[in-house]
Amino acid sequence: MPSIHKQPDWWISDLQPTDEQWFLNRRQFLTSLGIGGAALTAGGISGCDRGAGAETTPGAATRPAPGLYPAKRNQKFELDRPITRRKDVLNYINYYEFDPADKPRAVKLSQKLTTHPWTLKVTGLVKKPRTFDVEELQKRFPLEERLYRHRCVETWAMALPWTGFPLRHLLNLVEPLATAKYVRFVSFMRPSEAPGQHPGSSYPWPYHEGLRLDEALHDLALLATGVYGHPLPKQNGAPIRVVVPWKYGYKSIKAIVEIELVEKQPPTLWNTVAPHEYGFYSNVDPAVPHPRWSQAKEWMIDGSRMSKRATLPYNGYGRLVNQLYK
Ligand SMILES: Nc1nc2c(c(=O)[nH]1)N[C@H]1C(S)=C(S)[C@@H](COP(=O)(O)O)O[C@H]1N2
Ligand SMILES: [Mo]
Repeated sequence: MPSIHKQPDWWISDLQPTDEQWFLNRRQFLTSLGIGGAALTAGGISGCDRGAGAETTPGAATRPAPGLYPAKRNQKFELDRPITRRKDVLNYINYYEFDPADKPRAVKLSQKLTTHPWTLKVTGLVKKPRTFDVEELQKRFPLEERLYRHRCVETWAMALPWTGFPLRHLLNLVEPLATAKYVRFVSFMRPSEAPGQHPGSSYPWPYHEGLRLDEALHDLALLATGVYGHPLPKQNGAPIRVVVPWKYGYKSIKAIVEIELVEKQPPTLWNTVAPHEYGFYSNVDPAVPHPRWSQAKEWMIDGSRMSKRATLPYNGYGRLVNQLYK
């Protein structure tokens, strides 16, 4: 979320290895031999990209219980476009706590965030408030892999395989009270590790976001703990983040430490900083331009190329989420 919007510069680093391309090539190869996609993908994308070893993947941040990754793919969520290369997803990021403008620098600095141990407090208008250890959460709820589109308000877009579990599983466990109408999410506050949170910063840290309770209970709303069949790299929000793919990317808050159920619509960081530019709902909508640029088109992050596509209402998830906004 940009205070200054520049054309993407397609910076690609050699910092991270890519196994995604290799996976796709291997699939094409196997398909040509008549070995079907279903059998191949049943174990998740990384059933095929284990070559370098999960433990040595740069950016891998948590210590998952053995056997959790890769998770089985939920075939319900299909893409209309290729999966973005893993290398691009690990490098083309937004993480304002580390650097608000320089993406490579944010990737680098985010490696300093201590993500183990990590607790997530679920509190507010619930019958059973609780603090969870994030490792424990990953064992409590079955993890699944889902292919989702991702659309940043800056107009870049990706398609990626998240690993996680539906947010509603956690919300149901703590039993929301009838008075709960919204969900507030809060990210970490650690200026000693995150230089963007320095005392003079103009942002109201910690990063905070919100959803209406029925949005948060929707099947598409995911708590992600992994991507590309491995635990989340730090730059992508380790150890646990929200993913709401029908909304602009800033709603998908990274590295959360608290979820609070509340009665009134909670303030959000971007809505506080620039209310005329970033609303609470922020559903992807090609017909509503950002005050400083059009949202009609988007750019798929695609290695050294970029492919321009029409933006889809609700980022292509209209059929699934329409009924939330009747
Ligand atoms: N805590 C936190 N969460 C955040 C952000 C951030 O700066 N800090 N950036 C948001 C924005 S603008 C986007 S587009 C997505 C990017 O997620 P990715 O870097 O994993 O692709 O994270 C969102 N979540
Ligand atoms: Mo974004």
